[in-house]
Amino acid sequence: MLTTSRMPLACLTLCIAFTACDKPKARVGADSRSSAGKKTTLYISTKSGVDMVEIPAGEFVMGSDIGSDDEKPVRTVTISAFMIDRNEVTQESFQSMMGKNPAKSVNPAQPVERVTWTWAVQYCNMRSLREGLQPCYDPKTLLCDRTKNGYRLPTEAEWEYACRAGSKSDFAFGDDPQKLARSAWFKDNAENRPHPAGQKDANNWGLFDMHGNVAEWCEDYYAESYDPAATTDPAGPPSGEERVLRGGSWKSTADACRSSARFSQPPGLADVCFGYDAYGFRCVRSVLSNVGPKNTDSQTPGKP
Ligand SMILES: [Ca+2]
Repeated sequence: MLTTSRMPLACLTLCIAFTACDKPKARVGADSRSSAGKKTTLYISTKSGVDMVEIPAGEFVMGSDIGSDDEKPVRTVTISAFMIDRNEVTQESFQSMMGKNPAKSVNPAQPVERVTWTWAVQYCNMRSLREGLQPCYDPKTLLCDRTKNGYRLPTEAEWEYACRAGSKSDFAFGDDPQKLARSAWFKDNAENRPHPAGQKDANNWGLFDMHGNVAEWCEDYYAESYDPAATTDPAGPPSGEERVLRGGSWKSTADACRSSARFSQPPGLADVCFGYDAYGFRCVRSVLSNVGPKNTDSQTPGKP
């Protein structure tokens, strides 16, 4: 059991000041804890102070032939470029946007938990409004408009693409679950509680805690199979009873933390007894070419 917490990210930081005052500052960091050993990632610091990484467009193999039935059929999926939070949304950030902190394990640096899907998308809208961006979610129907330039939850496909970070293995670092403790807080090492975001190894695209810590709400309704499912920017079925959660949590076995492992819960009535205090989220933004100056920062070139 690994119980040693590591020090916060120690990275070479180079600040780049953009010429336009409404553009964000970006930090280029050499992340010594990346599973790639030495990895340079461009982090984009948003107006809200949340670091994001731009994920390049590309293709990946989604699902797993050796996983559960709902991880099949495996198929090649094409994803457009997007930006994603480096970390799970923290309690500090949630409190600042929503004026409340629903977490059971209170610590501003830890990911917010006991969050319903509905609260997560309301946070997305609030963060968009605070930054002068277009909210993606209709406030009444909560339908998501991905042509807006604001924040939203990742689609399940975007989440898995970002989690894999170019890998084809069970985990972003390989297939060996014995190595998971370097990258994740999960059942074997979490001591029955969540931990501050960003303490473990980042994946090859600079993202922390994609495996474990808190499971992360995705945009999609859950379906028991990927057949039939779109192969270009899939966004799940048009309706359903439950929303997808990904990545496993501090309560999960290693198997449930795999890149392709899936879970789901009703969006507003999470199961308090089973996993509610292990549900969190992170945000994404579409990288759009037709939305004008408000999206300028998302055009910042990234090299995840
Ligand atoms: Ca997570």
